[in-house]
Order: sequence, then C-alpha cells, then structure tokens
Amino acid sequence: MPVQNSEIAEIFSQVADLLEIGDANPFRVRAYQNAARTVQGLGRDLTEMVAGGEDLSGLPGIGKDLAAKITEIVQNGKLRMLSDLETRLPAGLLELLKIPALGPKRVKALYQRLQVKDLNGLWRAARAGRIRGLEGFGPKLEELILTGLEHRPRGTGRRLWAEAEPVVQALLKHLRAAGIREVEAAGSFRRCAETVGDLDILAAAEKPDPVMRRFLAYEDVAATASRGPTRATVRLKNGLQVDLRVVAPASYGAALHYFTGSKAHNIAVRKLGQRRKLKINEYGAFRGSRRVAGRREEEIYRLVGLAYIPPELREMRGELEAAREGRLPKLVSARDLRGDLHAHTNASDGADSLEAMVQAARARGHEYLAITDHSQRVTVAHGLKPRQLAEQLKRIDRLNARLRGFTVLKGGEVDILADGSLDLPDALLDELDVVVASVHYQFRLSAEQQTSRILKALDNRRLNILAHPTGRLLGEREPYALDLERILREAKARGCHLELNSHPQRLDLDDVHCRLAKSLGVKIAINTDAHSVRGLDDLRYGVGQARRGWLEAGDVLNTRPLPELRKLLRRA
Ligand code: DGT
Ligand code: CA
Ligand code: CA
Ligand code: ZN
Repeated sequence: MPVQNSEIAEIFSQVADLLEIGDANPFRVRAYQNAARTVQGLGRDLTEMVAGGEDLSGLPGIGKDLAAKITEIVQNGKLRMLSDLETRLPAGLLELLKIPALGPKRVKALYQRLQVKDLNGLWRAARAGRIRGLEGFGPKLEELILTGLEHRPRGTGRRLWAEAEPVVQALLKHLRAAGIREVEAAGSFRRCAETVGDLDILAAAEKPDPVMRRFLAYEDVAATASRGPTRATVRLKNGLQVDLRVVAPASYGAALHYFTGSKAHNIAVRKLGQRRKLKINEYGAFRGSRRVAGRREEEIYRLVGLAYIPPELREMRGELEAAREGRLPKLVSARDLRGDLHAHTNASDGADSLEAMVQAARARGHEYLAITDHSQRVTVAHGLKPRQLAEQLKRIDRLNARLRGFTVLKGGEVDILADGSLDLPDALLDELDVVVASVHYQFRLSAEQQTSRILKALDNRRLNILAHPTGRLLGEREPYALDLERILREAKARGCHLELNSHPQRLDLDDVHCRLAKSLGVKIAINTDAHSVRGLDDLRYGVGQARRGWLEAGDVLNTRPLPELRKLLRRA
C-alpha cells in the first residue's frame, strides 16, 4: 500500500502534539506542525518522489532530518519516533487528543494540572467540576466535554449505570413525547445494577407499529440490528445497544416482570407458578388458556404467593424466601437521607467553595453536611496541612453561627498511611465532628498486610467512617486485597462505620458487602464524596446500590437526625 501524503501529515501532526504535551522545545513542535502543513498541501505524491530518488530536503520547511523521516514513513508505513513518544506518555492521552475540543495545549493542561491521563480520568474530572477552573477551559467547555463523553462511541462493552441513565432518560422522553404513556426501562438498568450490558425498553400499546416507528426514528439510533412487528434492536451512536419490546397493555405487568429479570429470578418465579398450575411468561399468567393476570407486575407475585419484590432485589439472593415469609426489607430511599458525610471543597481538590457546597446541600433538603477535605499526604489533591484545616474549622464555626436549621459538620478525609497511622495529629482529629479515613496509596499489599494496616487505623478511636473501603474503580481498578469480613467485625467491635461511596465509578462498598455489613450490624454511611456542587447529586447512585444490598433506613448512618448521628460518631 503506497503511503498517502495525508497519512504522513497526520503522523507529523501527532508528533507535534505529543512533543507539545511532553514539554518539548516549542521550535521543535513548530517544525513538525509546519512539516505536516507542507506535506498536506503538496501537489505531488511523496511516495513517488521517494521512489524516484528525489531530494526532499528542498521542500519548504523540510530539512535533512525531516526528509529522512518522510522516507522512513514511505518505506515502513510508520515512524519510529512516534511510537517512541507514545510509549513515553500515557497511552490514554492519544484518546484525549481525538476529542475535537481538546488540542495539545488543553490535553497538556489536563495532564499536568489534574493528572488526567485517559477518557475515564477526563470524565471523572469533568463530573467533579475540576476542569472549569483550568486556564483556557471554563464551565461551558467542561459541560461540552461531559456531554461529549456521554455520547461518545464506546464500543460494545458494559457501561456504568450512571452513564446509561441520561441515555435512558432522553430515550424515554422521546417516546413519551409521542404520547406513549406506558414505557419503562427494564433489565439490569431497572435493577440498578452497577453496570449495564444493554438497555431493555418496554412499552405498552394496542397498536405496536407507531411505537416501533417512533423508536427507530430516534435521532441517536446509529443502526438497526433487527426489527419485527413488536420488537427491535438498535445500536445507538454511543455504541449502546437497546432492545425494544412492545406488548399489549393487558400484558404490560407480566412483560415488565419478565424483562426486568434477572433471568434466574424469572425462572424461579415461573417454577413457583408451575407448582400452582400457572403458566407465567411475558404475556401474563395463564391457567390453561385463560389469562388470570398480566396488567400489573404485582399480580404476578401475588399469584405465586409472594409479596412484591422490588427490582433491586431480584438477583436470587434469598428474595423469594424472604417474600414468602414476609421478611423483605423495607428498602432505604433517597428521601430517608438527612445529609451527606463526605464532601470536598476548593480548599483541597474540590471545585466549589465551602459556602457554595453548604448552600447546595441545603437546597437539596439536607440537614447536615460534613466537609471532609483531604489531609496533607495527598499532595495531588492539595491535602490540607494541620494549620490549614484548623483555619477551615474556624470558618465552619462562623458559618454555623449564621445558619438556621442546618449544620456543617467539621470533618476530614484523613489518609491511612502505610503503617496504618492517620495523616493528622490526634489533637486536631479531636476537634472534628467526623473523621473519614481512606487508603489512597499502597494498594498492592497482601490481603493480610492491607487488613492489618486498616485495622491499625481503626484502632484510633477518632476514626468514624472507613471511606471507599475496597478502593475499586469500576472498569479501571480492581479492589485491593482485603479481608473485608474481618474489617467489618472489627469495625463493629470498635463502633466504626463503613462508607458506601456513591461515586458511580466506585459504588464501594458494593451490594454484597453492604448486605454483609447489615448482617454483622455495621452501619453504612451513604456518602457522595462530592468534589463539586453537582457531585452532591450522586447520592442516588449510592441509594441504588444500598437497595441492592438490602439496606433499610435503620442500617444507614446518615438517615439519623443530628443528635442521634452525633452519638453514633462518638466512640468509647
Ligand atoms: P445486562 O443487559 O447484561 O446488563 O443484563 P440484563 O438483566 O438486562 O439482561 P438482558 O438484557 O439479556 O435481558 C433482559 C431481561 O430479559 C433479563 O434480565 C431477563 C429477561 N430474559 C432474557 N433472556 C431470558 C431467558 O432466556 N429466559 C428468561 N426467563 N428471561 C430472560
Ligand atoms: Ca439489558
Ligand atoms: Ca437485552
Ligand atoms: Zn473524598
């Protein structure tokens, strides 16, 4: 394959970008930019010129060195220098460069100032509101980046529930705007699973055809994989697959049950039906050929002798037995939460001021908010030195003196150091209402070492909440090795609590561990770890996960009114 001039130009401009990000001499950067332009605008084919043995160094802006590089590209189809540059910088930076709004200058700023190395990091920084403050960015660009990322083509892998949420909302809005009233997202999305494989949209209509047409006409549909009279599968522009199913209104409840899953739960419910001589499928429950239920989902459960099981519990983790014996939990809901016990301000790596965070928490109906900026060890997050924290505490006192019906809790997110000690002096920790502690480095210890490190931290009676206890980042970082059951037991013995961090990429503790905590009597704090005003809205992701973990209001620390909370934050 002869190499096109445009390919050579592209390679030079990538070199220029990477040199710029890597802080190379600006003259060198410009030389490659100029070379890219010369090659792009050249009237003649460089492959032919090289084959004809012509001297390229006579071309404008092309010296001997660049001429040799052109020859190398023509002969090898690639440039060694580019691959060298690529291995020296994080691979994800190249992905960032492909975003139209991000040239090398901006990528460099993101990399150097915010340690953003890839698309995930960019998404996190944008969500946390940390991008707007960078020189040359601003809130509009931050918003643009965020929506751009939400719609970006991402292949076919699973994605975070929180990434699917705006996609679902927009699609449902599109369908509802056409007068389709009964339409919902079922599947893993409805079960609030932490990631979803594809979306399963269910609609009820006497005539399916208009619904099908409206669905296929959705502007974000990139390709239709299959379609029939009542079902279709499409791929959206962002790569997400969506299944649509249209059923008659008389079947809507049964179909909702069927398509909500999980599959194992469905099959078990169907078996219970068989024992009662009932046939249960997505069209309804049938005795012989007579439909005895189907309009509403509740009817299906009633027919097989079960209480209604909320979607989040339908994972075959004992929900059928609990429903039969009247032991289903009364799941916690967002309304039960009275406040948030983990939030950052611009004193450390947050985007918004103390006052703005407090104002926003009030506006969300909270009664209290703990300000928990990072401690000194976390230098990339501008962790607070003891003196700076002491100043913040004074500011909080002054703020509280002015507030009515709301309390700012004095807190800190204190690093657990390698030896298990805490990153602030005890005397200062004694001043705090709530001490959140977390592991931010040394993830690779053995389970035994990591467990004793954390237990040592829990030994400090000032520690109240162990934050994001396993350190996992969905799709990016596995949990560190840890004996979590042991941690939970010891936390219980010491009067400590564990966090369910609501950040959609963390959701840490996960559902299974939340349930374990509940069974061991450890209270869970559903916290946002907000790094901006907007981050305070992440609570709903934590609530979804908590519900999957069978948590009730009583299992959750921050459902407590303040006086009761204060008691739970006092250790013996
Ligand atoms: P995902 O998409 O991987 O996140 O997980 P789901 O649960 O959304 O799975 P999906 O999209 O394959 O199917 C949606 C629901 O449809 C599933 O939760 C249960 C139901 N379903 C799918 N296939 C079967 C099946 O073969 N038998 C039964 N009983 N139900 C099924
Ligand atoms: Ca699905
Ligand atoms: Ca599906
Ligand atoms: Zn935090």
